[in-house]
Amino acid sequence: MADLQALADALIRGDRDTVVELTEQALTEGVPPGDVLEKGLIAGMDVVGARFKANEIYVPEVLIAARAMHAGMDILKPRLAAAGIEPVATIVIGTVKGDLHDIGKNLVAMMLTGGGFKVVDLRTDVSAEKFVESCKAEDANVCAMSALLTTTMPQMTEIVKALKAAGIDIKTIIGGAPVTQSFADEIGADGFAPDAASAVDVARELVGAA
Ligand code: B1M
Repeated sequence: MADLQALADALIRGDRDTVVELTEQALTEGVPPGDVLEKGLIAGMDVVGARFKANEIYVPEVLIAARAMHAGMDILKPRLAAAGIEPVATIVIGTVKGDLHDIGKNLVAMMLTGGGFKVVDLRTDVSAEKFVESCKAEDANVCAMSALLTTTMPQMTEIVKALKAAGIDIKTIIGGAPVTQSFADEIGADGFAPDAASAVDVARELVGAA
């Protein structure tokens, strides 16, 4: 029977093969993809983050765990996406300039895809100019930005300003570990979400699809 704690434990160990095997097994047994994500992969990554912070593990272990997480996410992605029929709206997402953290952003992108949005992922280290250019080209409804470093949060201010200056009719959502609702209010972002699941709710509210 599917054991999501064993999946989380395998991710913590960075055991990619077992993560793949247990993710596939859980889906085959009918465990909802959202549960596999939240109770397996995200639960494991939370422990990795806490141990890294406490200096119990170091960058190489974190990278190996991140690789295992990506392997599990590759399997989950189409299953989450399968829930959507017509795209609710188009969202351009990326991690802001100077910032290479992409695990949380990828989770948000996956959950949004699973929530029925068309997601255009600009990946990491994305400049304000690139956000503006892509939002225009995709005729996007929402621009979603992720930052994990306090030093890259000011990039979000620049992107919100640049989108306004370009006269694009678009909503903005920000998130990432150091980001708060009060920072969103301060920079004039339309929405803030503390986690991947609530990013979907916020995006739906912003495009009137709640
Ligand atoms: Co980095 N790192 N890191 N790191 N790293 C943190 C963020 C840090 C808190 C660790 C620490 O010191 N305790 C710290 C930041 C301190 C700060 O500024 N406040 C830090 C640092 C300092 C650095 C470097 C500067 C280290 C160095 O080189 N000296 C460096 C910076 C590189 C760069 O970006 N230019 C660096 C590098 C790295 C690795 C490459 C080793 C690796 C990244 C691998 C990758 O992403 N591909 C890494 C990792 C893995 C971490 C930690 C351990 C884990 C981050 C993570 O993936 N968490 C992190 C410590 C921690 O968080 N405890 C740390 C799991 C992920 C699921 O959570 O990304 O928060 P998170 O996403 C959540 C929510 O925040 C939210 O939803 C997600 C899921 O629910 N969310 C959104 C995220 N984006 C959203 C957008 C939304 C809405 C919600 O709307 C659009």
